[in-house]
Amino acid sequence: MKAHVGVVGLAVMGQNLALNIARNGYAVAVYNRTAERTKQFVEERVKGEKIIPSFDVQSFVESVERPRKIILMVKAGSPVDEMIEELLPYLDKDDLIIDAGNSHYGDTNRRLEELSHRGILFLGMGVSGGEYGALHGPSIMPGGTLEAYKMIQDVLTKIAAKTEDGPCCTYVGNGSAGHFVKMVHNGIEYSIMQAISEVYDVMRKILKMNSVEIGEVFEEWNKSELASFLVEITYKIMKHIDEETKKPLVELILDKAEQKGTGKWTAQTALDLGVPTPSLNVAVFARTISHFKEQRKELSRIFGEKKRVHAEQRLIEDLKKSLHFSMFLSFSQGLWLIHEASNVYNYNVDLLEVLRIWKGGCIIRAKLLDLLRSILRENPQNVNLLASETTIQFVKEKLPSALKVNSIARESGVPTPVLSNSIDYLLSLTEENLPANLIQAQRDFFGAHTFERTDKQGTFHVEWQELE
Ligand code: NBP
Repeated sequence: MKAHVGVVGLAVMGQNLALNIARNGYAVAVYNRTAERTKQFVEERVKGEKIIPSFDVQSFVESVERPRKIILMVKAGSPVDEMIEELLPYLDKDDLIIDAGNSHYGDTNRRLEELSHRGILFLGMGVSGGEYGALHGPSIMPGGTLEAYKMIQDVLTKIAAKTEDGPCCTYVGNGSAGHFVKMVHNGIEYSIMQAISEVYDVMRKILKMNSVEIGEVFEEWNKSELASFLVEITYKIMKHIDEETKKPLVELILDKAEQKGTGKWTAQTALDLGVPTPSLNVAVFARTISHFKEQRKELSRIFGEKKRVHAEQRLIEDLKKSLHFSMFLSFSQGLWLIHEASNVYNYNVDLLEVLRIWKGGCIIRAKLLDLLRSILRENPQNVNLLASETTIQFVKEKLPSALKVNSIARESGVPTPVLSNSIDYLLSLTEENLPANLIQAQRDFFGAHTFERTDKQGTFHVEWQELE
């Protein structure tokens, strides 16, 4: 028996994806660089599923039916290139390699180009949902040629998460569109995680709530319009008691946030493409700042204790609205970035489809996505979702709370970078006159960079001071 599809890389994601595919009725060939991991996987986790292990690359490739469909689930970066090089001698024309890791979209473009010269089809595919999603149904974002997608479409749509709007998998677009969309998904994820953490910080430092009480609030919120995977895991985390100390475990975790790069790439790309994504960008910096633990400790001692202002418990309702506001604007920024990239790189991404496949399986799944879809459906050109009567109503209802939270947090010395940058993003974009006229004057003053005028056409330069 030959396998319908092959999976390379049997760390958490690869194992679970292989099992998911097999449980959906397909025979799966598996290979991992380190043989021990393959053996362990087969012994401990394979229970009657049609999984065919191999311990060398040639046998692995030969165990997959032609045209071959091989999914790579290895560490992003050079391991993907190394694995492709190892596979190539045994592959035939029109075989398909699918890179399902978190590869940078630039690498995906390069691989697409290189492999097309060698007659091999290639898809760059974002997979979201962590290890649970990989096993039970992730959100899947494949990009490349439609021809390549069609070869694996049946498998992908079967293993993807399902919602009332269909399987959470779609052909995202040309070239590196899949990995680009997955990267921005992660950028939005960083922003929402940070916004939730800021709300938690206000609750514990200003409202003096304990972790279990905070967990109860998040649990209630998860039954409302804020319902989302990230709010759900937050209440579960808050209520998790450490067996050893009997304290909420979250209180014992060191406040240094790690990152693997996709949030940073999103911020870098947004800067390169000139798309404003301030909430997404400061979420990356918040993680960076968290790393300076020793410095923060020392400076907090030097600067002394911050005076927290008193706030009533009803601030909780404002926090809820403030979080909802930031979540909305995080999506607004991310969608705008995808739209711009789609234009620049000819991805041809359908934003409505992206929002649909984010509804299930992935880390940023949220009830809010239905609202976003309805706004975009009204006007598909409204790529940052702001120019809509629904958005105006939403902002009217949430902005006063966001401002109140911002002000109390500021007065109390509690940093809220994402909550406050979301406000500035909205205020800036809804302001006709920004002080950029002064910036242009300054640039012209010291660098003769020229400026345009509001009262006549042309490009101007003025000698702002006499040169000696
Ligand atoms: P890791 O990202 O930790 O990668 C481990 C796998 O890569 C192992 O199978 C390892 O083989 C293999 N590998 C390495 Br490292 N170097 C290799 C090389 N030079 N040649 C061949 N194989 C090599 O695993 P993961 O956490 O399962 O993630 C897999 C991919 O999925 C990554 O790109 C990740 O960013 C992405 N992703 C992860 C998650 C998540 O929740 N973890 C979610 C979404 C996407 P070995 O056993 O021989 O060392």
